[in-house]
Amino acid sequence: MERTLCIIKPDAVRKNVIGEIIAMLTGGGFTVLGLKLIQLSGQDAERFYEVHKERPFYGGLVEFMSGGPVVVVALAKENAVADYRKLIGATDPAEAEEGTVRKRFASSKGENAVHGSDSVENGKNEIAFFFAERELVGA
Ligand code: FUP
Repeated sequence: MERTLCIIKPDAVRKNVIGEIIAMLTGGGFTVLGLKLIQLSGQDAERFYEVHKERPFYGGLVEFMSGGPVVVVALAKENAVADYRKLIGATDPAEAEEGTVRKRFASSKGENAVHGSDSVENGKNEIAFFFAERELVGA
């Protein structure tokens, strides 16, 4: 089974749509291996988004992601990374397809409701960033 990481971002937690998003994930055939509500420190967010360090939006992204609680969800499914990205839709909600998580819940390209891993390798690494292996069930 392939793994991928979902983060329900602070904007979606604030909108009280944690349940709706998790229902979309399980309805889409994903198995939840691990789940927790946490608040990232600025340093956590800086480390998690380190690949974007040189991008102009990095500072705002770190501030946003550490500005309120998030829900991290470790997911498994065959073809998890690609199927999850299909389910969440494009980074910019204006470009996201109808029925996707971001079309339904994202406000903008920056405050876009959920994070998604962009490769199988990153899916594994991002889950390991938030979860010890013994915190994952059914794997
Ligand atoms: P995605 O993989 O769809 O989450 O998108 P990216 O990896 O391209 O971007 C990671 C995060 O950076 C996005 F979720 C939000 C933020 N971002 C911006 O704030 N502005 C941009 O122009 C691009 C990305």
